[in-house]
Amino acid sequence: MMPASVRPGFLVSIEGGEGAGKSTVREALQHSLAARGLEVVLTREPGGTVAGEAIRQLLLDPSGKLAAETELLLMFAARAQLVREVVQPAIARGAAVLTDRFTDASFAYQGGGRGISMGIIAELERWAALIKPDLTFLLDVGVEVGLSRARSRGAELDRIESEQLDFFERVRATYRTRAEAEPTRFRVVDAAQSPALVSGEVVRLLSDWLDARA
Ligand code: Z5A
Repeated sequence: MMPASVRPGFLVSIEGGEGAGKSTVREALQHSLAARGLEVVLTREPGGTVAGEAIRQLLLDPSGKLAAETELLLMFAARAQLVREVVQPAIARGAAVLTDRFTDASFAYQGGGRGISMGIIAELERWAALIKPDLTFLLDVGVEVGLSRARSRGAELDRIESEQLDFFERVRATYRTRAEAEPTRFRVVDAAQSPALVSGEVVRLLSDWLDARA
């Protein structure tokens, strides 16, 4: 993996369970980075490239059937393409890349949720993802609150959203454990607060991080 100290640009990821409010936060962060005069590259996972968006369809299709191993490998197939096609070139030219989810989601959903070995995921991270985010916002909210927000949108549930409560509890617990293990990279934000408070806190934390980096 390329050490963070030699990268001209940087990678910021937004993580959280269902209905944590990633979309609202993404917009606030995007404005805040652009206001600093940075080139901002927005992306999402799985997706962000032509191949990645096709893989996303396959992954989220509510009528699809995928083994846990297939699901994990497809997440990393999309990520391998995204890193090589979008993330690495953007970072090399000094851009700020803002991604809606990255490898922490594989640890949380496929590791915590599905029970796949964390060691296998870590090995895929080294080989296929090549890069860790420089900064990760974990929007943490109770599973039932997040699910009711996500489900109140009225859209059809995708394949992963249709999982049971205990699956999402394991996802949340894994995210929190990872954040505790890497306090320098993670910023955990209480996403049960109002959207304005969550956005305000995230923007302040980003600003502190950028000031420290400068
Ligand atoms: N996945 C995986 O398994 N492994 C991986 O490696 C990766 C992903 C990368 C697609 O992700 C799925 O892929 C996802 C994880 C899995 N699985 N699921 N399920 P996605 O990010 O595209 O989809 P999502 O997580 O389902 O997004 P989401 O439910 O839309 O979450 P969100 O973006 O955080 O929520 P939102 O759209 O910002 O807000 C949801 C609703 O809540 C909306 O009506 C808001 O107005 C409302 N909201 C937001 N914030 C608040 C606050 N603070 N208070 C009250 N209401 C709020």
